[in-house]
Amino acid sequence: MRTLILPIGPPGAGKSTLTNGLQQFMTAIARPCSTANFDPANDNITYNAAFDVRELVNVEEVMEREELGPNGGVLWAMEEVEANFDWLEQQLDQCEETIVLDPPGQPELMVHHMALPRILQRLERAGYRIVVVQLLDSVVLTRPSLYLSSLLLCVRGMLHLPYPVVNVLTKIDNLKAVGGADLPFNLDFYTEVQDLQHLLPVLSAEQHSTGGGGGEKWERLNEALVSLVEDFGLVAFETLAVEDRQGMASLLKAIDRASGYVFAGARATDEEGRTLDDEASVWAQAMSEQWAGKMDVRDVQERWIERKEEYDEVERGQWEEEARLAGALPEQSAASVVKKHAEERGAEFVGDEDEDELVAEQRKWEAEREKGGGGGGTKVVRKG
Ligand SMILES: Nc1nc2c(ncn2[C@@H]2O[C@H](COP(=O)(O)OP(=O)(O)OP(=O)(O)O)[C@@H](O)[C@H]2O)c(=O)[nH]1
Ligand SMILES: [Mg+2]
Repeated sequence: MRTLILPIGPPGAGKSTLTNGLQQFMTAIARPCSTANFDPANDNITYNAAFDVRELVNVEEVMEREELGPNGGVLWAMEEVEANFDWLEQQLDQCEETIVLDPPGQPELMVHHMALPRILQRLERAGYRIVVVQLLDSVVLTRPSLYLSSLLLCVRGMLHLPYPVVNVLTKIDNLKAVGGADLPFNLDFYTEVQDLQHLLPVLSAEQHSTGGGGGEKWERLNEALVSLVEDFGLVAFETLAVEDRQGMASLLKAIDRASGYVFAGARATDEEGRTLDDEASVWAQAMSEQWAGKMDVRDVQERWIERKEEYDEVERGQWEEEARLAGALPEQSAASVVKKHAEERGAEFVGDEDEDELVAEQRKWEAEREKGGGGGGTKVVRKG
């Protein structure tokens, strides 16, 4: 059975970048994978596309012929794809077992236009296992109202495309630069979406300060929206910095788990060692404690917000070491690079100059944690 991964999300959320990142990552782990451009307006394909929807329909031609604007042109083009479903099936037939389709960013496609849901329905009937990866730029965390409206957008997307979904906050590496260090809550508050009532006071404060609402009616509306999202418990987020290998591995695991790919092929056994049937096998493995699925969001907070500069420096050292090993830099140990950077900053270098710098850093943070001074996740959702 083939798996179809469909990243969706507003323009600029990172769909094409993720498509490229997934291709690179799967190629690196020798997993057969195809990527394809499904955006009739995309004229800058950075990945190695197995096929390009513009071979069938090109948005510029549609706009000229049908006298439509760019949005109308894309919607029209998707209907053209639906009308030529056989063409799409033939293209997909030639792809590998895992396929990433890079679609356009027009929100209409994910909210009310029916061409994409109908295409996916037909693909599902044809035997494709579909998983939707719903992307949101993590900048939405920096304004409570933007975060709340993004949650509603996620719910809307899930209703329109009723397939297993993985919601993802993208560009997490950029969050600190756009105000991520001053958020009123830790990252797990935003990713787990479980204590949304805490958002109400900051939402209200924002609305008062911008003059965009306020008053009893608004507060009641906010409460109703927050309850709607929270009570159904449908939304939670993974995080992603596309260049971070660990984050990419964690996301691919989440996608595999949602699609069922991770369970296909392998068969669990019962206590006597008898092979379980498919359904029981899937269930047994889903419940298996050995299945390591997710990167801890507290580590993400530490990596990308609280200790971003330190980690960046360690990574730089690591890359230099890799380059050195590849013969690109003069002989120099990686740890000595880290030591040099630490000295330049007037910071203490903890570790052995010959020791791997990641091990040294790990040792340092573990020591701090034991002393109770480590960064990372606090249990309290509200800071300060
Ligand atoms: N820092 C950072 N930038 C990213 C990341 N992912 C995407 N970007 C940048 O975000 C911008 C938009 O990314 P795209 O992948 O083109 O977004 P898209 O969703 O395909 O956009 P449309 O096709 O226009 O709908 C590009 O400049 C990317 O380099 C990330 O993880 N980190
Ligand atoms: Mg794109």
